[in-house]
Amino acid sequence: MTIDSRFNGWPHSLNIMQYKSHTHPTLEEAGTSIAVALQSEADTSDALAVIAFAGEPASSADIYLQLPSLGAKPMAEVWRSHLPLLQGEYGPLKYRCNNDLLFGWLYLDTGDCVDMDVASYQAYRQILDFITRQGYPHLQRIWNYFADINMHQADGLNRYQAFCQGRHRALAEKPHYLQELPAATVIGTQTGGMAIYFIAAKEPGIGIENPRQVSAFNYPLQYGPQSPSFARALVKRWGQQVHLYISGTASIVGHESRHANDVPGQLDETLNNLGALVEIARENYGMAIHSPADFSLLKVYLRNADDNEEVSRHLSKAFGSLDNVLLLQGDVCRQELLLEIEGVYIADA
Ligand code: 3EB
Repeated sequence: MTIDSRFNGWPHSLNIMQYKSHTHPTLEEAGTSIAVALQSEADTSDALAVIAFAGEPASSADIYLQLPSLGAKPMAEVWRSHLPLLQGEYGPLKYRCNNDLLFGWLYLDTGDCVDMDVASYQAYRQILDFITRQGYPHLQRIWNYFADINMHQADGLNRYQAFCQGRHRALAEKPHYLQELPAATVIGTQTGGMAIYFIAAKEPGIGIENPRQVSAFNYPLQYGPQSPSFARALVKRWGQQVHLYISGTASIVGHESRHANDVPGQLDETLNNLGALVEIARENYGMAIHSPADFSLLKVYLRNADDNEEVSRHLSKAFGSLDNVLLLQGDVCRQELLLEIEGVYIADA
């Protein structure tokens, strides 16, 4: 069905499908109840987004990432909302939204990712323009995946450093952007251009920093001309729910990588960093998060697929079960880092 520009605020009409409700286009029902889980067979009727991984069936996926899944059976990352949803497209951007939040995604082709500064600037400009015009101007959580993250490009920067520059230029066009940095993940793929997906909201969330680490936006110049623009974690209340988004977390203390060439060492340090963030969520924000099993989803990225067995064994021991853990092969942005872990925790407020 086509809804005209009065609803969307676009100069041109958009093709918007409507489902699950006949009360559109107002989306007036508030009180988000979002769920995210790993699922082998996704029922897509109330899906905000289904994310599938390389080597898995992509038929019901909205987002297909070039990251090999290391798990025994194919699992998709599925975000759901029980509220009425709208979906649409704007240029290369696709999205679904309910009254409270917008879940969006876009791809850039390989040819548009030759200079990652240009690519990330353009992608972030499009995202920020879009969410602002759509009425969900506050970026909460963003995932970025692109090829050859550790390779150098023509200007001498590595592609991650170039990405940080373009991202920052786009974000910094907004006043007070440092007070509103999203939680983020940036991971390298073996092939493809860039895939980005994100959650945006009508109201800002609250950023959390890790006392064990220098805030990424304050990293010294040795890591690149532009420090990375993200919050270590973000807390967002949505009426009935509270969400905790933990950014990609690695074996970094202060601003320095620790335990080079030492997978168990990096894993322990990473779990210490996750623990520090969880402690703040518990102590300062009253979240009832006590163990790794409380997370709705933990994503573990391994530079070397060969480390899967050792990491899985170690994590099963630490967590009790791996039911909420997705292991993926992906490259971390610093060459010496062998793994990274991110998490989502969702609870009733
Ligand atoms: C770090 O702590 C590890 O640039 O958005 C993790 C998560 C990392 C997000 C980003 C970078 C980013 O610096 C790398």
